[in-house]
Amino acid sequence: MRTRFKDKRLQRIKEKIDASRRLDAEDGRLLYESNDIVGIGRLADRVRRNRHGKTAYFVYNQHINYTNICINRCRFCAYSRSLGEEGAFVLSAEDVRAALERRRHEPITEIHMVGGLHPSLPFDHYLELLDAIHAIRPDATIKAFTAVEIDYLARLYDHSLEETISRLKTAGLGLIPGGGAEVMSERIHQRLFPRKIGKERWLEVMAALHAAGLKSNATMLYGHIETTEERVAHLLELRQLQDQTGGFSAFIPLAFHSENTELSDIPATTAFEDLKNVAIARLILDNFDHIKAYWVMIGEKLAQTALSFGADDLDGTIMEEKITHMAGARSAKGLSYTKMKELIGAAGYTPVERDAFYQPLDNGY
Ligand code: V47
Ligand code: SF4
Repeated sequence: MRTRFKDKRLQRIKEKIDASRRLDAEDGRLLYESNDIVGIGRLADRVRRNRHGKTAYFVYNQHINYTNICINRCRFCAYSRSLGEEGAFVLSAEDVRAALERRRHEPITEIHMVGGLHPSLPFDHYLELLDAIHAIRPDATIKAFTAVEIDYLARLYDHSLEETISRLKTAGLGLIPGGGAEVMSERIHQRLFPRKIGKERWLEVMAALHAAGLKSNATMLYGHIETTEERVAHLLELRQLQDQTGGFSAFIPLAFHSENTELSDIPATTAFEDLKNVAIARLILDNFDHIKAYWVMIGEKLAQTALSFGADDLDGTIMEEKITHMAGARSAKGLSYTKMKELIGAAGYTPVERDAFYQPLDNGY
């Protein structure tokens, strides 16, 4: 049966997708400007079903934030503090060990650890953090340090990127989270995160990580001052690097939360925008296997709905999320294994617990 769209322009996009032709910047702009959310969702769902059928993934994970001290102080960040400021913290390897011990009875398979750019922690501190995790959770994958942190460690300790990556990998680093590129636009870089690395370096670090055999994720922070064109350009940059390296695993659209930031006058994103960002990512990023609906940022109900708009993954159980909650997120700080399965099942999908590399698990839990 011929699909009828409320926005007739989507028919042209459907024909391109059916003919396995790639969407371009103009298609991306049209999708973002269209308000036919059901039509966009149907397109994304077709692509999603072809790749993943009725499967929807989740992971049993734990978040660790090893410090909130950060020299960058991005304008959209509610989490960071300066050295000596009230509320600033640094976790020692012993603290990390204790945090992991507290959840030792749970079958956690991925540890997600990121932090700010601390001015003076010795390089060994980072290795000790990895060691501590490995000692308590030898079978878990350590997903840690964004491209921003890895660039920083290389520069601060005057090691090459390759050497820095190799030392972290030897110490147990298994996968790289997607943060740090924000929106790859020099205009936004200058206005919102001028001290953080820009597009070229972020892509260079990602390419080096992929060359070293490490997989990574990618993200886009949306819902602040970015334009439609800037969103589309960001997605096309990611698609281009993925064509070259094949090293990206999942893409995660991150909905901006403005509370307690310098941009607190910016309203929260709408459900409409959140779903569109998931669906359009699925359509443009034709070489990414996984699109994650990050329930922490869009709420569990919308993340569940996003499974019908192109997402195939809900991230994980998490339990102690800080970065978004400090910026006003009202979602839970964690979800139980049972709740994860219920959310997915009630949406008509088959819940599949995965490891950090999307290998299905059957741990009988
Ligand atoms: O890079 C910072 C974002 C990112 C805010 O790879 C904010 O599996 C919203 O990258 N409102 C870090 N977002 C988080 C991240 C991530 C999260 C979950 C899974 C994965 C993965 C990666 O958080 C930062 C920045 O883009 N961020 N402040 C804020 N106020
Ligand atoms: Fe630092 Fe990351 Fe926050 Fe920017 S977003 S201030 S780099 S912790």
